[in-house]
Amino acid sequence: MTALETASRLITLEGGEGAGKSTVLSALAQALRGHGDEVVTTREPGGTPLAERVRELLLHPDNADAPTAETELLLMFASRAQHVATVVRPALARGAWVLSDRFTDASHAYQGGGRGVDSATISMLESRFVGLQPGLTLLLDVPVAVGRARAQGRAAPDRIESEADGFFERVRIAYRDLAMAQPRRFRVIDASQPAERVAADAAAALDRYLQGLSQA
Ligand code: Z5A
Repeated sequence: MTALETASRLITLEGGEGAGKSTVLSALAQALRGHGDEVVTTREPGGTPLAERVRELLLHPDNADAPTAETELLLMFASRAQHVATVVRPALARGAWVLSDRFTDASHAYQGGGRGVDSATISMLESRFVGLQPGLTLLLDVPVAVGRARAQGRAAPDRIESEADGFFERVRIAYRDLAMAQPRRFRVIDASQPAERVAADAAAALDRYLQGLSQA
C-alpha cells in the first residue's frame, strides 16, 4: 500500500455526535485568519456540491433500503475522493489551511469501529483514493450520553444518528484507539467541558502545533 503523505496545513476535527466540532472549527479558523492566512473550512461527508448530494443519500432516514456497511463505506469514500481532488488538494497546493469537520478517521471510527468493517479494507481505500493525512487532528472526546443529550434538540435524527448507544460507544472506543496509536498527529480534548473551555483547549493545541511547525 502507498504510504500516506502528511499535509501539515490540513487540520481535522473528529468526535462523536454533539462533541462541538462546528463550534471549535469556527474558533480555529478565526485564529488562523488572524495570522493573515487563507483558510478553507469544509466538512465530510460533503464539502463539494456532488459530495453534499452523496451526504444526503448517506444520512437519509429511509430505512427501507438502508445501505449495507460496505455500501456506506464506499459512499463515504466516493464523497471523500471528490472532496480531496476538487477542494482539499487545490487549497493545499495554493498554500491555504484546510480545516475539515471530519475526514478519513471518521470512516475508521464509524464504519470500522461502529459497523465492524475490517480496517485493512478502509486503509486500502484511504491509500488508493485519499493519499494524504492531516498534520493535526483534534479529537473532541465526550461521553456518548452527554453528546447525545446536546444533539437532542434537533428536528429529526438522520439515519446514523438513529443508531443505538452501543454503536456510538464502539465509535468512541475506535476514535480513542486511533488517537493512542498516533499520538504525534492526534490531540485529545475533553469536550465534556463548557464550550469556552473546549475552544480554549483547542486553540492552545493549535498554538503548540504552529510553534512546532515553525521550529521544524
Ligand atoms: N460519518 C461516518 O459515518 N463516516 C465518515 O467517514 C464520515 C462521517 C466523514 C454526519 O457527520 C454523520 O456522518 C455522523 C458521522 C458520519 N453521524 N453521526 N452521528 P456530522 O459531523 O455532520 O454530524 P454530527 O457528528 O452528528 O455533528 P454534530 O452532532 O453537529 O456534532 P458537532 O459539530 O460536533 O456539534 P455542534 O453542532 O458543534 O454542537 C452540537 C450542539 O451542542 C449545539 O447545540 C451546540 O451549541 C452544543 N454544544 C457544543 N459544544 C458544547 C459544550 N461544550 N457544552 C454544551 N453544549 C455544547
